[in-house]
Amino acid sequence: MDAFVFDAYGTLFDVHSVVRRCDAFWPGKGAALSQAWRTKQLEYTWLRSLMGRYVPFSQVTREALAWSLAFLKLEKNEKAIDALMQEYLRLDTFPDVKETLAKLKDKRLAILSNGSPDMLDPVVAHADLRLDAVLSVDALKVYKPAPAVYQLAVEKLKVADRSAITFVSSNCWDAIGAKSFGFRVFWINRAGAPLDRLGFEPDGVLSTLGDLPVKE
Ligand code: LAC
Repeated sequence: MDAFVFDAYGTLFDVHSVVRRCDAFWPGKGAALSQAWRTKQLEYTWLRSLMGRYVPFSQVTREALAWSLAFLKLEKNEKAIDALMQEYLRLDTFPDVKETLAKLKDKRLAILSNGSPDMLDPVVAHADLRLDAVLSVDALKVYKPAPAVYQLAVEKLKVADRSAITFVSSNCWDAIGAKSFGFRVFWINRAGAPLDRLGFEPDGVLSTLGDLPVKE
């Protein structure tokens, strides 16, 4: 049976739901901190993959937060860092997630994420999402968009070939990485961002998960 495979952070879970908590620790700085944190978190995944120096996403995320505090000249406070790392285990799901997964109930549904199991398992449980598989790059020790990561989904979901997977991500670079690998891909472009110029285009660009085609 065909499968729908979702990216986690930014696609199902709103990483910027940490803004409230950031603001509580550093008033007025929540949005800037959350933005710097997410940007640096992604950069570290790409850099560590190129360096051949994988560490789990939980460590990448903590180190990206420490960098972002230094960048914004905010006091480094271990208690606040611990509290914000806890926030990642209960991120908000986007409002269109539950309904979309319910509409796709006849398909096999999975997550394929950079998240390490110590982060993914709690956030999936907290959101009470019913999925057939939660796949982490941690099994391979390299981050997206390495082709080996998308191949992991083909193997774990035991589909006939890569074209049997529809991949859904709101991260444009991830959508393009998946398209380059050979999946059918939808980019959820909630923010109306321009397409990254990386030589491939997704099969569809949607403004919400609710627009995913379900009857195919
Ligand atoms: C993930 C990152 C890319 O969930 O958001 O894999």
